[in-house]
Parts: sequence; C-alpha cells; structure tokens
Amino acid sequence: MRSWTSPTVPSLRKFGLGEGPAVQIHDTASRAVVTLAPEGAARLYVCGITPYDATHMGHAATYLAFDLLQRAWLDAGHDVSYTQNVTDVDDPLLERATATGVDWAELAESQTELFRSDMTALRMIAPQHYIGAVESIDLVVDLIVRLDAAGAVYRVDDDLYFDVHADASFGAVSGLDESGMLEIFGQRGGDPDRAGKKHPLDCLLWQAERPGEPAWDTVLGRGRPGWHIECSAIALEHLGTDFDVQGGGSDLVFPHHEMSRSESVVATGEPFARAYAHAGMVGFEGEKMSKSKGNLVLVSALRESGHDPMAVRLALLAHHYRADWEWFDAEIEQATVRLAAWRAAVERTSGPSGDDVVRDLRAALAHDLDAPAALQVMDTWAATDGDDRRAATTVSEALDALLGVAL
Ligand code: 5CA
Ligand code: ZN
Repeated sequence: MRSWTSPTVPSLRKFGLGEGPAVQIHDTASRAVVTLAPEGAARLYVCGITPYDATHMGHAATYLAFDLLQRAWLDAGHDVSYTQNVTDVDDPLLERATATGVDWAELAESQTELFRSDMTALRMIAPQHYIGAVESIDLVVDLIVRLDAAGAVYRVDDDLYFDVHADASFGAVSGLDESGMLEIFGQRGGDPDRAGKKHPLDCLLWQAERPGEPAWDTVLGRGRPGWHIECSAIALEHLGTDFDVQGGGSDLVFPHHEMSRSESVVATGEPFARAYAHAGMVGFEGEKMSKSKGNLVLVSALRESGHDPMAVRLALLAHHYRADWEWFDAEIEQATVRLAAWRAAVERTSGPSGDDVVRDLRAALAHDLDAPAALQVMDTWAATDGDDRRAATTVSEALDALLGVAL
C-alpha cells in the first residue's frame, strides 16, 4: 500500500562532521545490549498498526524508537531498508467495525490514512515497503504451504494450526517457560483452550471463513490469515531471512514475535531477525491506554488542539524507549517550553561548541537510543554561553538528522 512522505534527513558527513559510531541496541532474545553490524543496507521490520484506534501516544512512542534507530544507522553510514505492515484484517479490527456499524475495509483505510498523516507530522522516516495483510494473502498462503511441507501444520475443523514444537528453539525471543507462555497467550489473541489442538500454545495460521466475515479463495480453502504468519510472510518477502532487527512494542514479545520467528525459521531453515527490539508500554495516568477505557491520547487530537508536532515529538523523546511510562497532560506543556528554549538558543550569534554537541548526541543515540540523555545535551547547550559562531547551524542540523526535531 501507499507509504507516506519521508522527511529529509540531513547528512552530517556531508556537513563535514564525519560519521556516527556503530549502533548498539537491547536485544530481547539475548537480554543484552548488542552491537548491530549490518551487511549492506541495514534491514528493519517494525510491526505496524491494526488500524482501528490510531494513532495514540503509545503507538507513536514505539514508531519513534525505530525512527531513532534508522537515524543512528544513517548517521553511521548505512543505507536502511525498512518494512512495516498494516494488520488490515484481524479480529480486533472486525470487532470494532461490527460494534460501530462501519465497513471493516473503510475503517482500516481511514485509520491507516490518519496514521500516515500523524507519522508525516511527527517527521517519522517512512518505510520503503508499507504492506497490508490483505494485499499479502498470496505470500501468507505460500508460506503456510512451505510450513506444511516441513510437517509443521495441522487441521482443526477447517482451520490450520502451527505446531510450535516443530521449532526446537521455540521460546528463543521471549525466554519464557511454558507456564509463563500459557499465562499470557490467551490474553494476547491466542486460544489455549481450543479443543482439538495438539498443544495449547499452537497458533492459528489460517482461519476458515466465518459467517459475516471477509474471506479469500485460496488453495488452503476460503478464509483469512492468522496474525503471526502475516508478519513472517511480509518480512521474508521484503527483507529476506537473517535481517537486522524486528521491532515493536513489548506487548508483542510473546506470542507475536515468538511465533513469527518460529514460523519463519521452520519454513526457511534460516534465522529470522538478528535482534528483537521492544519499546516500553505507554499508559495514561495509571492505566493501559485503550479505546475501551476511553483514555486514548491521540496524536491527531494534540495536533488539532494546536500543539506543535515537534513538541509532541519532544514529549515522546523525554522517555527512554524501553521504559514503561504514563502520559500526563503536563508532558506536552514541558515539551513546548523546551522547544521554545531551543528555538531561542539557535537564534544566538554564538554558543558552546557545536561539534561537541554532535559528538554527545551521537554517543547518546548509538548507545541503545538514549533520547533522554540527548535532550540533556541539548538543554545544557541551550542554557550555556560560548563563542562558537557556527554552533547554531551545526546543532540545528544535528538535531534534525539524529533526533528528527526541526527547529
Ligand atoms: N498490528 C499489530 C502488530 S503486527 C499490532 O500490534 N497493532 S497495534 O495497533 O496494536 O500496535 C501497533 C504498534 O504499537 C505495535 O508495535 C505495538 O506493540 C505498539 N503499541 C501498542 N500499544 C502500545 C502502548 N500502549 N505503548 C507503546 N506501544 C504500543
Ligand atoms: Zn507484527
């Protein structure tokens, strides 16, 4: 499907400022901060929205984390190949469409369009491949056929299931034991209690047509894809095996990223992602942000009430991407004050060394995307006097290139 328009990312190297250091990120699978070593273009897959309640600040925080990763890679001299999906057919979307009396495809299209406009306003680098589940049904079917050939598929009624024990390394992403997995599988879209399954953790690959639900005619019968196989299929098609990073929010560690990985590994015999990176969960004043609780803080609502998108971006940057945090209305006020202070600071005829700011911003970003440390660097620069007459220009370029904030 159509992506959105990427912001221009300035090249600090062309600006005579050299390149940033190798990028390090926390890998959930190895439970450690690892140094990424992309060969050729760095390949990134980030799990996209299910388009029915876009774009809340939790979504935005997750996509910002992977926007920073790309900026760090670009600054370190890598090209980036970025794929993001849209889960434009799945249970929660269909349930919302039914509950509100809206056609599911129209709901998906309108929410995806809102997401595109929010991502553009927040200056998020656009994926080269922005891919919907519906347009990928052939890819999904092909992958299920490969899994079947590997002996990892079985039927329950007319639905198809993945036998998780076909993957000897099942559990590699989450590190959870079976009881830990069982505890959350049912809460996150799984069906541990379905009769006829070989194992409670086996996950749905293909769901036969249900009355009143959309379905497609395929060699697997009439139906629609399960969730996890969608991301396996889209990632393999657009990035290949053994790509650099799969990302998403920490709610996706299990079962989603675990299952996507296992399905891919069993079908291809090759590694899936080299690292699995996860952003923390954003809540609202003590609760999980969700439409059913009526406590969604939407990027579009903040924009409509007149907040500068760069202040919204700064509010997100104030939290480390791995932290769980709560949104309070004061966040946007603080970010607005900070943005104004930085804008005033680049109007000065001189300031402290711009090259030092570039060095320190790079170090903060390359070390597990430490945006709060980067904001501290900027705050100190803005609040201190100095005699570097080129500092304002250097700092503005670096801020734009590395943190995506245009002053
Ligand atoms: N379509 C699937 C992924 S294939 C999905 O999880 N969609 S979503 O709309 O629910 O979430 C989109 C992205 O935002 C995912 O990466 C998810 O992990 C992340 N996300 C969802 N809620 C939050 C939250 N409250 N805080 C931080 N990130 C969140
Ligand atoms: Zn996904």
